[in-house]
Amino acid sequence: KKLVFATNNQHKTEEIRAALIGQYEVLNLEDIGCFTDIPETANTLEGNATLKSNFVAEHFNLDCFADDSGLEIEALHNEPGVYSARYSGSRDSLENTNLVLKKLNGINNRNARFKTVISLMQNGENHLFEGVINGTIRAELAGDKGFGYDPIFQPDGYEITFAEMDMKEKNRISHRAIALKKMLAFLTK
Ligand code: ITT
Repeated sequence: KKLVFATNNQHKTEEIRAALIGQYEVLNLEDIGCFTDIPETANTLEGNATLKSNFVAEHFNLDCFADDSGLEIEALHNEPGVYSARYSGSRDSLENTNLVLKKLNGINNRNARFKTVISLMQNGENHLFEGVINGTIRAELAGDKGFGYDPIFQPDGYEITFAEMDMKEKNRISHRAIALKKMLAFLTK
């Protein structure tokens, strides 16, 4: 069985493929020949996930799903949130991560959460699935696995960051994995 995942983010594709191995073959935008930059102009994760899945459904006449994710930091009024990909103005992960560390410098409240919203377009209908994981923001980067803000996010109950976990371990607990499990339950019901 095949599923189209509307993303240009290779790290997301790898995580989703690893999580669905043996169940679904996952095609990304490149695989279906979509090289358009899909506009992400909404100001919510739900809105942007829907824009991405809708674009593929309309232009390629395919059922598909998309993931919009963000890091919400309590002391920063839930920033960067929906603006996570370009928080510093650039898509460079290190610049974005360093900006977060700078803004949290001297702040004791390190509480944060990662959130994923998946939009699944199936037969012209939009189905939304959410995954959240709570954690804290480290004072410094740690680990070189994963992507994005993984080196500064330590999930609750762990002494290591997402970037210090292998993909299998991250996929057991992550925001993305939680949202994906909900979508799978829906698809197999
Ligand atoms: P697509 O829209 O093409 O899927 P994107 O990278 O633009 O890819 P988002 O719009 O969802 O994805 O942006 C979310 C940003 O948040 C992403 O670029 C990362 O920097 C960060 N992010 C998302 N999920 C993450 C994760 O599991 N670990 C660390 N950072 C993550």
